[in-house]
Amino acid sequence: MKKQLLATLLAASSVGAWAEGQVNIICSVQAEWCNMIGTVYARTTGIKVNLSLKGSGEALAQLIAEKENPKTDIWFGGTGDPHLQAAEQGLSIEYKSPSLPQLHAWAQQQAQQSGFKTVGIYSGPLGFGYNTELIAKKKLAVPKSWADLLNPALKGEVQVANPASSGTAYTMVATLVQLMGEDKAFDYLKQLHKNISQYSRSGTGPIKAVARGESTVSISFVHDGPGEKINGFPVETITPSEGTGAEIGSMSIIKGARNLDNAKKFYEWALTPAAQEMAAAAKQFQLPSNKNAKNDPRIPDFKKIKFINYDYAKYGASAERRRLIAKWEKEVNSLPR
Ligand code: S7P
Repeated sequence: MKKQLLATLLAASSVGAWAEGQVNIICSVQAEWCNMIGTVYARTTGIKVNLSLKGSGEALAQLIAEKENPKTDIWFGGTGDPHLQAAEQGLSIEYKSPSLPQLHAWAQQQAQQSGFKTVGIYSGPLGFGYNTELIAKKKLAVPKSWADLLNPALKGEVQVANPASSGTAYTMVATLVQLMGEDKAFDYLKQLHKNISQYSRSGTGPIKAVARGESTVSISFVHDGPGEKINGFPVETITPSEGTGAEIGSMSIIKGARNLDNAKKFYEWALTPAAQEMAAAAKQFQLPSNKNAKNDPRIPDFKKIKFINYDYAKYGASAERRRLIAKWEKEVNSLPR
């Protein structure tokens, strides 16, 4: 992290009483943001921060594996569906922050429907990323709709993550089921399979592949595009004309946390406008959940996007998530390409 930027962020964050001890965080946003919050929080509070970086699907798998002997105090970020699943499985604890009224309705709703075992910290729409140079070189049309992604000319040109390991890809499956109905959505996914070059493990992999010129198109959260562009890569994003879903990036305190007080302190800090504005400083452009946080102009304009009415409670339920992923493995991933 650049020294001057770090100094500004340290000055901007409120310095509380000097505390001791540590907090173990699974961080499911991108590395730059994780490292920034870890550094700023540790330097402003004196609490040692141990960060473990994992995508949302992998984070949930780890929390299930360490349920009897938790090594994690708090899970920061990642798609909301696995956080709801963690709540349902008794992996996280109820905690009502006094800051809840400062949050957007969608973030409060995420808290309410989990019995206050998770909370929304950001939101972002699902869409497509594409490499502008490759698309021009290969004389391909920019895909503007889910239907466009089935164009045979895109065979081997599209990357998306595997829904079994990625919350982003699960959001895609759940979005399509809600948009088209389950039968049509699975027919669609089977057709799409022919155009997929690779199902990556993590949800952020495909847009990075697009940025590096290893894939022409990705199915990704569109807020991951501007950061690649700032880093000099020829990446643009678009949301599908038929409609799309959005994630409610979430945060949960883990049941059996060994550093519970520090987990709660971090939780409160992470809901403040100053902490949430650090996302944009780390080139991450999700919409912050605190209504008082300043919104960077590069955050996707939600008013211009056609959204489905995503049913977070239904698609965040363990049984539904497991059923759809198993069906995708059996009926889609097993097919030849
Ligand atoms: O920070 C980018 C982002 O897309 O990554 C998060 C998430 O960990 C992705 O997890 P998967 O690898 O399981 O898909 C998103 O919440 C976030 O917006």
